[in-house]
Amino acid sequence: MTSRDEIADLSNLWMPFTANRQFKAAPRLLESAKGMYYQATGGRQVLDGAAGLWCVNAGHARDEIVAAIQQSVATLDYAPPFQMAHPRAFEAASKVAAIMPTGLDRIFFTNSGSEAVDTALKIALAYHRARGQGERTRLIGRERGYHGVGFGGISVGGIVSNRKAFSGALLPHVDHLPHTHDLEKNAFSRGQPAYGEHLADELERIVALHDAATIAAVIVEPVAGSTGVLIPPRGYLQRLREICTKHGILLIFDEVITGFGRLGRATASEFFGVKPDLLTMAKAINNAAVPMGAVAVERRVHDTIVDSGAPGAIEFFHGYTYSGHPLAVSAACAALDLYKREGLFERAEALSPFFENAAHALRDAPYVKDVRNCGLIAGIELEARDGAPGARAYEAFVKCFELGLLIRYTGDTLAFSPPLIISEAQITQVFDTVRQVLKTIA
Ligand code: PXG
Ligand code: PLP
Repeated sequence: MTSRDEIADLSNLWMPFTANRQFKAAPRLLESAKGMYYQATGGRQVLDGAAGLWCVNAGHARDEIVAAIQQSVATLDYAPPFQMAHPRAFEAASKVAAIMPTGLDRIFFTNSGSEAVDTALKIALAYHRARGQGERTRLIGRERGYHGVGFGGISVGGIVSNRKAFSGALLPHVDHLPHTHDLEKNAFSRGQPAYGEHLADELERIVALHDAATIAAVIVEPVAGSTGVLIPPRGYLQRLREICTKHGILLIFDEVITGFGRLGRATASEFFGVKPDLLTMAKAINNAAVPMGAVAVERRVHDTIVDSGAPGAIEFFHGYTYSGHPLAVSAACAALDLYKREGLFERAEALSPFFENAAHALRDAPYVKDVRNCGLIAGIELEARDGAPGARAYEAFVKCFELGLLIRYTGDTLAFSPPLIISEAQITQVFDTVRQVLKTIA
């Protein structure tokens, strides 16, 4: 733990998604990182069981990515993306398109997952309008969904705390599917739970209520991460796809966490064998070295918008000053090359059974009421302390950090998503540390 005196002043920085007063009373600071490890202040090694925040899939400070960024900033620090371009942005788009589901090969760049989500929602609306169905404005999300923090994202999102203060200003015409979390039926499932396919049929109920002709898109995380690791029931995503297709509704997969090898494939779409019409990504797209996100768009959707107006007209009134920023896309090119050269997606797939066994070995540890997993993602849900939801998981998170392990927690679920370069010995270390911590907390 760093003492407050060692840091100049903590007061100016308003920290995101952080209990600011609690944190500043006992800060946790990371000073450097390499491979599987952070160094915390004082030189303490911390094993990264979270890939930073689900994003550093190739491990930290990889030489190839560092060099690409250094060269990029020295060559072309910035180029305007509106009515101008630079070669690397096209190269990065081609490299991303090459590993997307077939047909989703039109790539729009953003700076974050939140921006990717809002961009995808706007593309969905623009698409329907361009094909003469401008009354399709309704967006369907899901309870417990996390789609970033833009107004679009929190409107379709289903995390109550992220919506509450802003409830008067959310997008209109939004509805939500029920979430799929059911511990009575599915506790301690390995991989996809058996129960819950029928929950996709709730979309039929929503369609019947509002009429398909008013609905633009459905957005879901194939595996929900931020809300506490919810794995889709078997058959569920397939059912959603069928219902969307039947009613002409676009299906958006938010793959900000699941993209780039997290499930042992380039995308969750590939892993589950279900193809969305749009796919949002961020985080590991460039190993998180520079802020970046993207939307992969089905060619038909892109063409409908881009071919709709006069040839000299801007087709889509949307974009960011930093869309396709040279540093971000250079890092993306290097990261995507690295994933391929080192076979990291395949490595994640090969490690998944060992990871699953290591996680599920904790089913008899104190307070554990569920273990769930998919690819290199695991969630361990703890019994909440009476009257203090989240407090036990927070304490476990802090104790793990003190013992040299970074994990993530939300609510009372501990979340695990290590870099894909993790070794079996390190996986063992992750879950042994958690077991040890659970024995020592109240
Ligand atoms: N969609 C999904 C599915 C995400 O997981 C975002 C959108 C937003 O991305 P940006 O880059 O705008 O943060 C995310 C981000 C957590 C946690 O608690 C997860 C995320 C962000 C913050 C916290 O595990 N994922
Ligand atoms: N606010 C103002 C006043 C701006 O001029 C701009 C961009 O030019 C923005 C917001 C949006 O910034 P960005 O393109 O980085 O999202």
